[in-house]
Amino acid sequence: MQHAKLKEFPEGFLWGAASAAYQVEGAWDADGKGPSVWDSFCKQPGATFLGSNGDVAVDHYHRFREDVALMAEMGLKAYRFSVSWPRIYPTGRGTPNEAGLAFYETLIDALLEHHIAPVLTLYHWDLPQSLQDEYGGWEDRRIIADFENYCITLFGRFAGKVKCWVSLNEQNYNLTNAYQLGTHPPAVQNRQRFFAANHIAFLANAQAIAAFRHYVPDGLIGPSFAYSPAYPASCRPIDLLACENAEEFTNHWWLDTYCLGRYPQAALAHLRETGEAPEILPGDLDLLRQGIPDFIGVNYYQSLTYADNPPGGQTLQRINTTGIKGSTPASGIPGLYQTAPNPHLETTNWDWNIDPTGLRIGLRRLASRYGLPIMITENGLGEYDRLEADDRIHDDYRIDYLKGHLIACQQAIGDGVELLGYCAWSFTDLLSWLNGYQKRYGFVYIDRDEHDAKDLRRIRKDSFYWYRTVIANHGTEF
Ligand code: BGP
Repeated sequence: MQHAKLKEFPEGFLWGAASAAYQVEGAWDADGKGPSVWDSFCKQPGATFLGSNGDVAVDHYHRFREDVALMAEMGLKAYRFSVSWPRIYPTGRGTPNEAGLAFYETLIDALLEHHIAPVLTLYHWDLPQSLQDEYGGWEDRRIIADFENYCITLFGRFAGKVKCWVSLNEQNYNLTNAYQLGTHPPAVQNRQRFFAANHIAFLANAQAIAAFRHYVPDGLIGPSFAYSPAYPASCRPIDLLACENAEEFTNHWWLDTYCLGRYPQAALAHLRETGEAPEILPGDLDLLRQGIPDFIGVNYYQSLTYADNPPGGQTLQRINTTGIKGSTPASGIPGLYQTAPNPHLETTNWDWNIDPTGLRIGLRRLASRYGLPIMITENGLGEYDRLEADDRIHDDYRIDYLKGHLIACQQAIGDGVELLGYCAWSFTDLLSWLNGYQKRYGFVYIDRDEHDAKDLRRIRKDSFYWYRTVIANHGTEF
């Protein structure tokens, strides 16, 4: 579809940038905060890149005013951040920690003062360690009530100030790493436990959204989903079938459940055959239907290409955490699909495909299938950056990446997609969960590395100035 003229970005479009608590805040045990599963996991030898952790991160907890001032200078219209559950409830439930609530309230007020809309993520992976210890976190239905209670505390406190909320961030990516690959806490490799925990997370997500309707009736809420649209490696029917399998198991499994309140049929039938299907109790499907979101949050980094994978074939593999280009092996589920290289796409140093058209394709697929508005809750380029002697960072590769993806958004808007906003990942550089501080995403460089927190100085990259201009002209020029 060619558009003779691109449509303008809608009025009120949220030009934003994003972060997550564990990746920026630091202050891991300050002011009554309890430990999260990431505080513990990162301390285990070999768990993360060079043992990097978020103890200090980029010290946003103490420097948020400086960061918000930079956002205001940039003209940002929205800032997506997450609340750390153990900062609010140090042991997961009980009496809320007023110091934790006050921190977020001050941050939100500072944003509002600069007319930056807060986009609040309720959960970006930092589960209170106590709940993991007490009942196994997402593997026990008790988490549904505990998560709801935590969310209601935030709804009650911030309903008047925050309109836009994200429920669970990348349940798909986080739990796949946590229960299939063994690369996020609690580092399990068991598909049955994966599907069971994932089902409970769906119920918790739905319960939180059902409560939201009551506490924040004029707000908008949706999960953010790590979305990689699937392509077939060839037009061989078995590759197309593999691609359909991948769509079903890596995308529809989550999106159908969030947006339609039911699991996709072929995948569920397959898991019933293999004995891996989650236990669906009476009332579960009703609850899922009460949790239909207002919008779909899309975290888009790349498309993925799939080929046939016979029984006994390729199994899942850890993702590239080295930054050595070309070192990522194929990954798959025997009998269903395996990833294949896409010779038409460039890749990053971490072997992520660079594919703006994939974003347009994905947005169209979602809009047609679910009929919901969409917000890009993450999109960005993780790369090595070089701080020059004159304190400049010439990240033209990042500008190219973002430009391409914003044009794809505009094309998708022309295709009829209702797009609420675009939050680039990320505002400042931050801790990459498994890749330390060398894989940078920010508009603002942070002077630190894995070995040394240095002075944590904030330095504007070239992309900072570029995005400022894009926002100022409302995307009429890139
Ligand atoms: C998403 C997460 C973010 C962020 C981003 C980049 O999966 O929601 O928290 O980390 O990916 O990933 P990475 O840091 O692995 O490059």
